[in-house]
Amino acid sequence: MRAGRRALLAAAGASVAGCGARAQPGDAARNPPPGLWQIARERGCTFGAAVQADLLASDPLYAQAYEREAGLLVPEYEGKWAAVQPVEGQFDFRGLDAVVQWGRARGRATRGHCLVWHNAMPDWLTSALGEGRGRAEALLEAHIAAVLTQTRAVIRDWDVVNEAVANPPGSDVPQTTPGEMRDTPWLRALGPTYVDTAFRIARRVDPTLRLTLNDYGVEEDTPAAEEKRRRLLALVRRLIRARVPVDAVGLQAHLQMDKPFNPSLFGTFVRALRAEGVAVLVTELDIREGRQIEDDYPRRDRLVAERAHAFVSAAIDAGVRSFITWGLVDKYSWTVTDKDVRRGDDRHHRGLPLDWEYNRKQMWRAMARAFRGEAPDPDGWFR
Ligand code: 9MR
Repeated sequence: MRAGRRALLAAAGASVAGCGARAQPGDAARNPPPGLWQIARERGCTFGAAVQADLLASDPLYAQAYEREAGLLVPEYEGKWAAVQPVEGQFDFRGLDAVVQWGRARGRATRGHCLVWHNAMPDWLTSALGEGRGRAEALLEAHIAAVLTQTRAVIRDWDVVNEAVANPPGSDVPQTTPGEMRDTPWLRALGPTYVDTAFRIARRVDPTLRLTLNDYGVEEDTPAAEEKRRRLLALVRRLIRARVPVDAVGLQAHLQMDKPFNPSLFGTFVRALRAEGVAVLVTELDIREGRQIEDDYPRRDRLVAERAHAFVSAAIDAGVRSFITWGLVDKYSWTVTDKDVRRGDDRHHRGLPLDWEYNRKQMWRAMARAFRGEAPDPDGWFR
């Protein structure tokens, strides 16, 4: 490559990364309208992001970024059991309400996450589930009824059951006990049909709510993901045959650059789910970088952007119309803050559309191009 061309590319790389010398946090000139949600809407798609109520209230640049980019909100924590029913029978909707009201003031809907999960369970619930089947069923009924009654006017889509399928051998955290359903306090209390029960209660409480089954680890081209796809599809088929009211399947899409992505395998899976009559949503997209990351932000961001473009394009081709990233701004991503997932060195994953300074980076542009049905730029950069 000629030296002049190299210099030009390096300069372009610096500017697309949003880390040039004069970058201001949340710089309006760098982030003009339309936002990602408006670009998605042109294609008939929804784009939104998981959000934290505390940050909406305390960080104006964060709130501005959501106002600009997110057409749909999902509470990252505020809808979970530990937040909503921290003490048995005492419900606390303040966090959830803060997200919903912030969105409503700006014309943005909120989707609910999540009614039944093995994490973010208050301690009292974990021990109560050990007190027998009748008690477990009563708690499930009471929680779902209270939450859906409270939110029915404002939330029209809930993740009813989150992460019900067991991680096969070869997964990052494989399940050590046998069985295709994840070994959780819910499974131990009620058996595999706890999923059926939860969806049936939800449908009875709110007959027109969209009910979603959400799971992860099914997007990539690895033997473990292949097996988890088989298990999730088998579960969905069983539920549909049993007339359990599942309307949608959420694929979390916490992608990893260390794992290969095969658009056609993924597309085949999405189509197989849709053939069962359910909608397929991308509910928690983010991208963890590979082990070998360096300090070269433009190059790193470009790899993440390529993956985001391939993934979103494949999902749209297969009929997905709803896309949610798990956060919007790198510095608040769970891949940076979660001690089990963050990198062990002083480098941080850059796997969301906006960089540390709340500015758009290549992943944002890659998603915009995918929503517009455009290929990557011929030179490989996402400007
Ligand atoms: O990102 C969320 C983190 O802030 C919470 O501490 C954690 C426990 O509630 O949940 C994280 O979100 C998870 C989501 O609810 C379900 N899929 C995996 C997400 C990342 O762990």
